[in-house]
Amino acid sequence: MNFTVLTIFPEMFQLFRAHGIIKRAIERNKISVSTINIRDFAEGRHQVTDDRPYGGGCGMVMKPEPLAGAIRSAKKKSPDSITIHLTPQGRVFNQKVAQQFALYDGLILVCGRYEGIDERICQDFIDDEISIGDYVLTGGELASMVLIDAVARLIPGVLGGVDSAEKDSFSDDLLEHAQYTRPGTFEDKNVPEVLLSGNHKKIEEWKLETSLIRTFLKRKDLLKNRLLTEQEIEILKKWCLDIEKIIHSQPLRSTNALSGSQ
Ligand code: 4FL
Repeated sequence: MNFTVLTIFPEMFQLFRAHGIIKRAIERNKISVSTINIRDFAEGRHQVTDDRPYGGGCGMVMKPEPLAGAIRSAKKKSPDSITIHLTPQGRVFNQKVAQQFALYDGLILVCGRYEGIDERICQDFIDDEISIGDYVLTGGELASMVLIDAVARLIPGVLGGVDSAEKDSFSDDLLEHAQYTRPGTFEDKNVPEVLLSGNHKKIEEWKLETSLIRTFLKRKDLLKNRLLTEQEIEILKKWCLDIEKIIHSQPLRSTNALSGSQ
C-alpha cells in the first residue's frame, strides 16, 4: 500500500514514519508513506499556496493550481490510487471504512489548511471526502495520520501475529475483553482466578462475557447493530435471569400509588 500525502507541512510526517509498527512496515516494504509538498507546485518567488476567498469572509483558501499540480504528480507516481480529501465535511471514518481503503493499491491524501480548498479541486480531483470526527482541526495532517495508521495495520504482514487485526474491537462490533498482566496482585487487587486456572474453555467464555458486558455498559449502540451468536444470546439471557432473581427476592410492597414515594 502506497500512502502519498499532499501537505504544506511534510515535516509533520517524519516522526510518524520513524516509530513502531509504521516504521517496521515501511522497512519490510509492506507500506510506503511519502509526502509531496504542495508549495513545490506554487508559482512565483514566494510560492504562495493560499489566497483571499471570493465573496469575502475571514480566513484564506488554498489556491487550486498548486493543489492540481501536486495531485497530478502524485497520480503519475501512484496511478492506481484513489484521492481522498480530509475534511470535516466528509463521511465519518470508522473501522469499516478503514477495511475498504485497505483494499486499494494506494491512497493519495490531500491535507487542507486555512478555511479549506478551492471547490473546483473538490469537484474535479477528489474521489472521496473523509472526516475523522465532528471537530475542526488546524489542518488535515493529523487526520491523514489517523487514517494511515488505521489502514496500515490492516495490510497483511504489518502486524506481528497472524490474526491480530481480526480480533480487534470494532472489527466485530464488540469491545475488547479486560486485560491483565503480572503481578497477580497489584495494590490489593487480584487478577480474576479463571485466568490463572489454565482451563482454556472457561477462559474463552470469560473473555466473551467480559467483552459483552463492557460493550453493554460502555457502547450499547454497538450491541444494537450486531447479529448475536447463540452463545452470546445465552450469556445475555443468563444476566436477565440473574437480574430477575434479584428483583423477585425483594420484599413485596404495596402497588398503591399514594403510599409509593414517601
Ligand atoms: C479533517 C477535521 C478531518 C476532521 C481542519 C482541516 C479535519 C480538518 N476530520 N479540520 N481538516
